[in-house]
Amino acid sequence: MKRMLSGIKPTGGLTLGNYIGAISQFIKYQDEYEMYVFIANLHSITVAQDPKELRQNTKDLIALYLAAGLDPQKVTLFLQSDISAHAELGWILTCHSYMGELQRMTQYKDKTAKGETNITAGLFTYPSLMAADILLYDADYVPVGIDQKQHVELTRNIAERFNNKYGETFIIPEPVIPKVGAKIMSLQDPTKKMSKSDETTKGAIYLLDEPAVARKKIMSAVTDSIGIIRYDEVNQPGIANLLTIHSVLSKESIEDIVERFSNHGYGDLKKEIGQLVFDFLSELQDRFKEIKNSGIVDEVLRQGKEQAEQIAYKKIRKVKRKVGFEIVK
Ligand code: ATP
Ligand code: LTN
Repeated sequence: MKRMLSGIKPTGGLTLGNYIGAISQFIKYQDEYEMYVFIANLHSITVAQDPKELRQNTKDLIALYLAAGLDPQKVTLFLQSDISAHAELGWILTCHSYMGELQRMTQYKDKTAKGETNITAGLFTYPSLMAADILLYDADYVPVGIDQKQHVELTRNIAERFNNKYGETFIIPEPVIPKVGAKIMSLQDPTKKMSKSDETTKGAIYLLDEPAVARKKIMSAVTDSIGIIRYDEVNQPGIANLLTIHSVLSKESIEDIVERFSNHGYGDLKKEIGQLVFDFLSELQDRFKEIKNSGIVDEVLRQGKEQAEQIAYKKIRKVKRKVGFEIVK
């Protein structure tokens, strides 16, 4: 069985973008692949975190994974910091990454371009740690939103470089990007990614938003003055984004939705999407509450740690041997 792996940072409330670009893929593929899903908490501290909030966000993220439909019987669900091999391999791969290639990463470039002053060295070397996450488990596939594609490509380059130098060590992974919903856009500025760390919370639907609040956000989503419902990312990015959200939640094709709404205005479309979002969040949050009250989260993490540890430990030993660290056998 081919292996698939992905992670999400516990940096605040998850958005509908995270669900559509990442989590819904994990669920879709959990029967088909041997799946590893983790909480990227080592990655989360590349920007300052409050320990109390981090702990809360971590627990919420696990409960959300489960509420969304990840089955711990099928998926190994674990905390990145529980497996020390991530940090170890991260360091080794940092020493096999070039400044130039890290400088080209858009996520880093965007943050620096914004003129932020407190950029940590960790934010810069973040992609080498991400490469370690993936290569440690011999993942064949990495399901992510389009914004992470570049990082998976860098991972491939680092893996090939390492294999060429030390002999076959790592599987070369491939990104898996959803056909619809690879980049959900902000509801307030549809030319920008819907992001959980946005300044304005009106642009993002949070999975833990009150369903009625989320509906309002859809109703006040920025569109255009063209007035025709069709899928045109360039000239009507707001409508294209709403159609995408509709299609993912309703499982109706974009063409069918466009046809159904050919004689309608934007308000009608928004109303229907608002209801879809309302229903989706209500159901998700009911399950989320049940899971949080059940105390299952700790047990899932304990089990996940045990399973992930075995694979990661074997691989890091192999890597250490290859680079010449192992003296006493
Ligand atoms: P931030 O917005 O704070 O930078 P993020 O949501 O991009 O964080 P993660 O939480 O680590 O970062 O993202 C987890 C996964 O969700 C990644 O696979 C990412 O590609 C995907 N993702 C994030 N935002 C979107 C979006 N708007 N549309 C589709 N996929 C997304
Ligand atoms: N960089 C990703 C989170 C992440 C990840 C990974 C995704 C960390 N390690 C390994 C897939 C595989 C992000 O910011 N979205």
